[in-house]
Amino acid sequence: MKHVSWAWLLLLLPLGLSSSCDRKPSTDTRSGETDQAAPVVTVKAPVFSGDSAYHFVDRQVGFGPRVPNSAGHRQCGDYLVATLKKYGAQVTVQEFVADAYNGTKLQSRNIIGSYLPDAPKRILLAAHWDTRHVADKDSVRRNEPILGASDGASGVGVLLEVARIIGADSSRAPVGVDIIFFDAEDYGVPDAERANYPNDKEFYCLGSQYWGKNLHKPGYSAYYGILLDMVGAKNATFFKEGLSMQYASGVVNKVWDIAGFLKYGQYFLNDVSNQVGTDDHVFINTLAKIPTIDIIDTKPQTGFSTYHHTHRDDMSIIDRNVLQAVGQTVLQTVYQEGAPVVQ
Ligand code: AHN
Ligand code: ZN
Repeated sequence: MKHVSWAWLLLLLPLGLSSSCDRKPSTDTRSGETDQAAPVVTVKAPVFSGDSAYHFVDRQVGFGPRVPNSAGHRQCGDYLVATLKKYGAQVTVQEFVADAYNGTKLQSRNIIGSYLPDAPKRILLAAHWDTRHVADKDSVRRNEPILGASDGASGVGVLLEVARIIGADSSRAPVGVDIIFFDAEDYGVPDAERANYPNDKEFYCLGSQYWGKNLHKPGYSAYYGILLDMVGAKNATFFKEGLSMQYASGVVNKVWDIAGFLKYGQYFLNDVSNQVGTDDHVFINTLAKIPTIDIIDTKPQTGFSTYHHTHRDDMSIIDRNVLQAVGQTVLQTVYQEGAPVVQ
């Protein structure tokens, strides 16, 4: 079974919506381009389960905060390794010690699950699995670590569900998938201390920075990458993020077109947002040179959502429908990359 639905194709061709994607990101960032011939959706992907993804988020949050050097962090890391193995991935664990802004040595692990490790065409899917050590945007318990249900667990939960699905689908098309769970993303300088650190942004994303300089496989590359960050909260809004547009506008437009086709336009908005200050996709782009986008919940004017880096980021804000929208969009995108090229 090749998952190619020619009936769908014929139905879709007249729409003529598409965005091309190759290793050279397009410089044309207009949305709503309609002058290309290829259809948005060309194959039938399996159904993504928002309920199952929710369960994976809940399991992670059940370990408590996943701050490097804590018991919850160790236990959650072990759970992620075991779960990727259970779903048939070839797992590589990259252990490293990261230097935090305050001199703390962070015992860290990037966890990589690969499917079809020898397939030349590969898609990289990433999320960070650690959670923030402080709640610096809260008004209470600011020095305590957060649960990070959306900021941390949501992206990983979606990707564990992707792993479950593709691990069970022996007939899927031959595109390789590497799921990377980055560690030590969120140990950045607390807001109140930033004045003391001129280069404060460098202290976020320590796991992706390590990986970019020490690829888990020598010479590793991928066709493109998709980073998920804060993809679980109710009323999430995903704008076309500025740095993603700069590095990989073709990928952004492809993914947003697919989301729109799947009727997830209430979450995937067609406007370009300001760029996030930094995130793991920056280092995938600049160090590994893989065009990579960030699907990240942001709000116009205010930037991040109100739960960001507060104790409100717990299971009560997680919405299965948002996990579903992101997961189905990512799964459809991956399945299409394995499909035969349509002329
Ligand atoms: C900054 O906070 C500078 N960048 C966003 C990276 C991040 C933190 N994503 C989730 N938490
Ligand atoms: Zn964060």
